[in-house]
Amino acid sequence: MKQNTPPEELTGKLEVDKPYDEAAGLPAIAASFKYVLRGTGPARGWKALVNMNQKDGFDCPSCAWPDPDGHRSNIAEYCESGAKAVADEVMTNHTASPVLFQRYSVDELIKKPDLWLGQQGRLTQPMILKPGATHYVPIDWSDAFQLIADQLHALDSPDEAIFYTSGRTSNEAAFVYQLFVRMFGTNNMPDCSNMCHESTSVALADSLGLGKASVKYEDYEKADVIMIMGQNPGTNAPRMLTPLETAKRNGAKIISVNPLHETGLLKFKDPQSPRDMLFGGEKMTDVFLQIPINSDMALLKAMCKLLLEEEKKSATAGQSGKVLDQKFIQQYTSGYHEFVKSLDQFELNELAAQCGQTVAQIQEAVDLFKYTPKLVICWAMGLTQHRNAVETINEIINVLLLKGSIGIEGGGASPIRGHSNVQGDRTMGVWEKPKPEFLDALKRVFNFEPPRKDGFDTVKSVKAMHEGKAKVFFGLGGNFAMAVSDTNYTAEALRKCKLTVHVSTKLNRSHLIHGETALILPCLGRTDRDKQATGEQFVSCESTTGVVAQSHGVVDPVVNTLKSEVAILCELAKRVVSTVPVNKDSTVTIPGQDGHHYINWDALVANYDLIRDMVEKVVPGFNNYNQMVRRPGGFYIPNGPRDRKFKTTDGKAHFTINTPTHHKLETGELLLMTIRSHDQFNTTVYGNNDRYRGIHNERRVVFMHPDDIANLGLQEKQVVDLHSRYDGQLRTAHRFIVVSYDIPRGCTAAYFPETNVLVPISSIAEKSHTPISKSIVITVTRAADR
Ligand SMILES: Nc1nc2c(c(=O)[nH]1)N[C@H]1C(S)=C(S)[C@@H](COP(=O)(O)OP(=O)(O)OC[C@H]3O[C@@H](n4cnc5c(=O)[nH]c(N)nc54)[C@H](O)[C@@H]3O)O[C@H]1N2
Ligand SMILES: Nc1nc2c(c(=O)[nH]1)N[C@H]1C(S)=C(S)[C@@H](COP(=O)(O)OP(=O)(O)OC[C@H]3O[C@@H](n4cnc5c(=O)[nH]c(N)nc54)[C@H](O)[C@@H]3O)O[C@H]1N2
Ligand SMILES: [Mo]
Repeated sequence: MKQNTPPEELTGKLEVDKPYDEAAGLPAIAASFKYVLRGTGPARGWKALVNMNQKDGFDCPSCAWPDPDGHRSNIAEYCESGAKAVADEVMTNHTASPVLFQRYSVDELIKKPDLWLGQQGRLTQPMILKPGATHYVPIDWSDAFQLIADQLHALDSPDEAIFYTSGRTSNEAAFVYQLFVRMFGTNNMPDCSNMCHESTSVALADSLGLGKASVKYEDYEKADVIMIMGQNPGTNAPRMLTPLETAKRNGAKIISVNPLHETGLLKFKDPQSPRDMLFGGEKMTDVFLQIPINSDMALLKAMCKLLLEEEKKSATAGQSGKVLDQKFIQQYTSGYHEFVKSLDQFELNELAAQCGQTVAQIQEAVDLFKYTPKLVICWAMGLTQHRNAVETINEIINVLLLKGSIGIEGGGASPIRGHSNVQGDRTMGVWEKPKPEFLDALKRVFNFEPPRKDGFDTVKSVKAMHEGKAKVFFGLGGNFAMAVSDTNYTAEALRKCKLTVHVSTKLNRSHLIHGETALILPCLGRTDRDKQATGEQFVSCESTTGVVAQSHGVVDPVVNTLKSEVAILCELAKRVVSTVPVNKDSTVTIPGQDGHHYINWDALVANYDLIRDMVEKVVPGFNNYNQMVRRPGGFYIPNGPRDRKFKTTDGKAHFTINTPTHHKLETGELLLMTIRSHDQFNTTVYGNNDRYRGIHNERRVVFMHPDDIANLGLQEKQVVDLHSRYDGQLRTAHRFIVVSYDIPRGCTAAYFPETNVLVPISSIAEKSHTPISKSIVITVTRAADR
């Protein structure tokens, strides 16, 4: 088998010290400085940094956390994670130019670690790997577009092509992309959501009628209780710590539910607050429930049972409705009685035991919110990447419905999205299962017949490529080969393609795991100025709370050969769908000699306002898009649940009945969660440290409980192999160093993407098809000496 994964060598320099008990503060500023100065000219790096999340600046590419309502932050918000992402993008001291590709063959590049690949800097030229060739060589932009168009036209059916999106793509690019792909004739538009918050979107659409957060930014500051489940904000959404700190100062209590004592959940020192820097920061968590992996549903059920008991007590005292919002339940929900009845099947003690808590510990958490509806529940990957993820998230909604916490100030459901525009991409129609209303709107505005059949999600795409049903893979951003589960299977699938194309800012492993022909198309990033025929353009993004705001690049692109994503997609569309007629007034059109009208794709590239005009006609909630997006701070798009309007089958919010599932582990088996270190953005590795967890100079570590280490006859710092056995197949991730850690017995953690080799392609969440990246059954054995 060809090499697919990063080399399995250890650095030999691992140092382990005590995990931090405090997030941010001076070390975070120091770390940000280091990154910005390392990779960029100082002036260029600072220019980018001070313009991040500013009114005339760009939307931070690092996460989907919103700006405070109504304005963008007055001074650049220091967030180490954002600083690293920006430095990574604007770095100039290296470029991955044709010289690099001339120097190294693909076989040589694939032997380099991911950290090294990223350090080569920005891609500069379109590159092609021809059939049988050993090296990528430069290709003209127009030849590259023609080659893709020819290959797409040669397919037997449009469904043989797959068009992937990663969540950094702007609204403007996303809209043009899905329009082009649907005019071409397929809904094969998998995106990173499929591996991320798909379980959230499915659960919320089912229970509340909209797959998005019901909270606004201000709700965090107004909440009485915030429960943070399966999320590591100190590393992955550091700007969230600011409103959490404000909430705490306003008297809010925080409950953390996590197998790990993550640093950001312990204490936060805001580097922008002189008070914090002088006197120490805010203690974050009031009640910490350190539960075993994937036992959240049992905990939530136990909470529901306790709430019902409390309500009974209040009712006996003549205060019915003090705990449960009976009016809300009656007026706005359905399924309440069935839900209450279903809880009888479960023993409180058993539920508590399943989630590794005493009833008293759960009661302590419930006591914090039993008399207030101002409860916000946040969650991220710790909840979405399990077999029963959708059901678990529905159980969160059960708690919020009992309390009447939906559609009130200071309360609600708050999934914390990952990529900075992953939510916006879906709003723009990047989806393999578009709603009929969306397709009807496309048809109404443009008058072409969009495909109606569901397309492939990420896992189905991999299988289709493997089975030869899909032959062209086009990736708009991202690193498909490393992000998707079952690395070797996914790699085989990509290698079977006729053509793989990546629109990218930086070199990554997906460029090296290629089809018969492969193309790399280098594009502008979020920080880059985007100059087109009518002048400088901006794009827009949607945050996790549904605010759409503009994003302007601020630095000159590292070379002038890069194209914007919009330009790349329009150039391609021009060559692929130029024969599809549209309504004359749908957008700027060109009359054909046949009397029909065709989209003037060049005009769209010249002026992105024209793209926003199309969006306005198709996507509800974008009226006056061009004016609204120019308002400082942007605008909220409509959100039914926030107004207690539920677009479900019966117009009510749904209580759902979900059954907790156990992981029955055999002797020697452990559950593995694949998580992010403090020094990575998904598959982009910035360094080998995970400072908050006390890990230095090594990524190939596995966190284990000291008793599990002893029971398995292992020792701390021993080198081990990790194995998973699913569908009769043994998968192994070689050479990880055992680190003794405060983690529940039977649970382990290690970093993704190195551990994606262990996640079987067919093990997915039941209703959302998200790979089960947080609950893989593994065994651990001593590694053979090398
Ligand atoms: N710096 C940085 N920022 C990022 C990213 C990045 O890689 N780096 N990635 C972005 C993206 S795309 C995303 S989706 C988000 C991801 O943000 P997170 O969801 O915070 O990312 P993970 O590292 O996967 O962390 C999962 C957390 O859930 C916990 N957990 C795991 N399993 C369970 C469980 O069964 N129950 C509970 N209660 N907890 C569990 C883990 O201990 C960990 O704290 O971050 C975004 N922001
Ligand atoms: N085992 C395991 N697997 C997981 C996860 C996990 O927790 N565990 N998490 C999953 C999650 S939550 C996600 S979101 C996916 C992430 O999956 P992806 O979104 O596919 O991966 P990223 O690592 O974010 O993509 C990084 C690449 O995007 C390109 N890029 C960066 N900025 C831009 C830009 O502005 N434009 C373009 N065109 N390209 C750009 C760069 O070339 C860079 O190498 O991974 C998933 N996979
Ligand atoms: Mo994500």
